This record gives sequence, C-alpha cells and structure tokens, in this order.
Amino acid sequence: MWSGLPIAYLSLGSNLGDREDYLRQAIAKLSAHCEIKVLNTSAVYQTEAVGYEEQADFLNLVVEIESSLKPIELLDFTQEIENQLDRTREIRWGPRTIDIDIILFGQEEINSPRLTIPHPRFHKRAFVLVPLAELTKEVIYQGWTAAELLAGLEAGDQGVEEYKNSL
Ligand code: X6L
Ligand code: MG
Ligand code: MG
Repeated sequence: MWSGLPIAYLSLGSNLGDREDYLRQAIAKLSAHCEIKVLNTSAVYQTEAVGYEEQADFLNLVVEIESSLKPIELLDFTQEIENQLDRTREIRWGPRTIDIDIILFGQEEINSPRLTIPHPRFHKRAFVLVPLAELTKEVIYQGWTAAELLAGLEAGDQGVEEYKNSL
C-alpha cells in the first residue's frame, strides 16, 4: 500500500574523522524520527573535494526517504543532526564531519533565505548524481533523469569512485 507521502532525496557527505561512522550515525538518526521513513540508501562513494579543493576526500551517498514533515521542518532536523554529530563551520566549503543536504523534496520548488529546493548545485555534482542515479530512474530536474544529467557533465566522473557497496 502506497503511503502517498512525498519522497525526498538527501545527499550526505563526510571528510573528517571516522567518515563511515558519521554517515551511519546520521542515517540512524534520520531513521529514528517518527515522521521519516528511510526507504533506500545508495552505495558509498569516495569523492574528490570540489569548491575548496585543499581538503581530504569525501565519502558521499544519497538516502531516499518519505516524510510527513514540511521541507523547512526537515531542514531543522537535518541541521540538528549535523550539530549533534560535531559539525562546525570554520572554512566555507571546508572539512566537515557530516553534511546533510536536501536535494529534492517531492515536486516542491522553494526559494527562501534558508532553503532552496531543488538544491542549487546538485545537477552539476557527480558526487550527488552518481549515487542518486542508483536510486531513481525518474525525471528529476528540467526533464532529465540523474543518469542523463551525469552523462551531460563536462568533467566526466569528477573523481567519484565506489568505496563500499553499502554502509
Ligand atoms: C565554482 C564555484 C566551482 C563553486 C565550484 C562546488 C561550491 C561545490 C561548493 C563551486 C562549488 C560546493 C562536498 C564537496 C563540498 C561533498 C565532495 C559544495 C559545498 N561538499 N566535495 N565539497 N563532496 N566531493 O559532499 O558542494 S562544499
Ligand atoms: Mg553540501
Ligand atoms: Mg550543507
């Protein structure tokens, strides 16, 4: 029986400390919320840092959830998880124990000071598109699937390689 709740895709990344453990703890905290159901998780990828390149490689994955939360409530909760998991903000785009970004939330389009959905950069980021393409074959952005967006990237795979089949 289909719940009818919106499906959202979250991109998780870590490049500081025990990266796998931070990813695992973040997913456990998402799962523990009574208004979030984790439906699926992608493989884990080791990815070269983009934006600010003088930092360690990331582990990235994408998590598919369904949720009765409003997008802004989901943002509050993901930020609470980041804070609980030792996230600090020193260098912009710098190293972090955990980053949780809302990539897509149902068919929502949101442009508020705190939240932009779809995520403004995801369609150009192989570290998001590679794991996302595993989880959905549907059209997700301006008529394109994740696999098509990935195929259209100029810089090929952008240093994204499978690290682990699952956490
Ligand atoms: C020009 C201007 C070129 C800005 C790139 C790219 C900015 C990415 C921010 C950019 C630009 C970002 C991760 C990461 C970050 C991650 C990997 C960001 C924010 N987060 N690299 N860099 N994985 N591999 O999760 O994504 S910082
Ligand atoms: Mg991010
Ligand atoms: Mg973020």
